[in-house]
Amino acid sequence: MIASAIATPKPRDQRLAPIADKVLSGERLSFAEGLALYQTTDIPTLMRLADLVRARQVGDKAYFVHSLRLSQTNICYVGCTFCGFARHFGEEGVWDYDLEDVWAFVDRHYHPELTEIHIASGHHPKRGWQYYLDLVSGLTTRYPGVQVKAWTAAEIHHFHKLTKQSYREILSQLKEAGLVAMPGGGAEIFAEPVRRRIARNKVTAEGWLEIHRTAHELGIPTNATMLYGHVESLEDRVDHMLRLRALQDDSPGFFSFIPLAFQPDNNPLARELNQSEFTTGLDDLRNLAVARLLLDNFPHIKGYWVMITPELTQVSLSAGVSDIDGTIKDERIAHASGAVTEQGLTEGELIGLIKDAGRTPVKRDALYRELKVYA
Ligand code: V47
Repeated sequence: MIASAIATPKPRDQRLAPIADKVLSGERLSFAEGLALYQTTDIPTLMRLADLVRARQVGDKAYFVHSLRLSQTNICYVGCTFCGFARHFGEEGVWDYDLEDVWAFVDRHYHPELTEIHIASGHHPKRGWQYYLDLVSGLTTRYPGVQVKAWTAAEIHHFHKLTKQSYREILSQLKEAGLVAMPGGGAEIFAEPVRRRIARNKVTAEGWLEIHRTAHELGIPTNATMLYGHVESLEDRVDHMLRLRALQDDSPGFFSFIPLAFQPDNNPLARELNQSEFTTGLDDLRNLAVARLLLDNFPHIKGYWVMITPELTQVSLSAGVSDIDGTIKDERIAHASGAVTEQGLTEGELIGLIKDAGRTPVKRDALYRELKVYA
């Protein structure tokens, strides 16, 4: 009682008082409560509540991974309007790695501490299925100790169309080849009118969720993202999170939720909206804090420093965030749309950022196993 009285923030926004009570007693929040959290201007209370839940779940630990981002091609014919990364054959700025190019790329960036290779690329219309299997098995055998986290549900859907095999067959073969986890991209916004407007040719919301359900059933853990800061409403954001929460209840397997702040450069959506401004710092923090409170069954909320800057990521460690992704080294998707951050950070920078925030850095692997605690 005393502990909870000390811990209880006195909300300036009275609408938050019953929500704070529910959070403190560990009760699940509703759609309307999620919306109220988005609408409040009482940011200190929102952050404090998210921070309490974060502390309850992970204590003082904040996680990062020594990772490499591999984008083996930017050829993509899906035509998402928010994307500045995709190119067609013959366009300026195209790249398309054969397997030998991939090995050369990884050799160039290899470090003995490297733990995770996260593959993020496009829907290539010509590459055959065997290429992807060889890519995963080649990375796994050439770099022992390195885990491959690859392809978003959007690409799994592309492989399904390419091979006419079921999601289960595709994922089983990738697992057999060495895949250990899947990233959370391609989720964008599930609400149909917005999805139709920004990602018309991509996997549907139902398809995205089914692929992640299947991965979880096969023992492949995954992440989930949400692209915000464009034409979606606050209701769409809450709806998105609640669909993820329901899937995690039904078929657990999500490690982490990552809100992706819209990067407004070199893409048709930014031009259509006449938008050149990045999301505001408060909106970025709000998404992370609301996610921590609504997604009560997700172990981690990730602050993605590439899109919200390392500085704000550090602040987000007090707004519900327990994971700050990793070293990355060669991020290309956000940077193609104007990200102003570095393409990678060093381990030392990530550790310093966490320590300065008063948290204990923990180096993890792709499965969130703890490799080193920097107490
Ligand atoms: O699927 C594309 C998004 C995703 C833009 O699982 C954009 O650990 C903002 O999935 N503005 C790729 N976002 C990145 C991704 C990811 C990132 C970090 C961690 C994890 C993880 C996954 O980036 C795409 C798309 O949803 N995206 N263009 C843009 N202009």
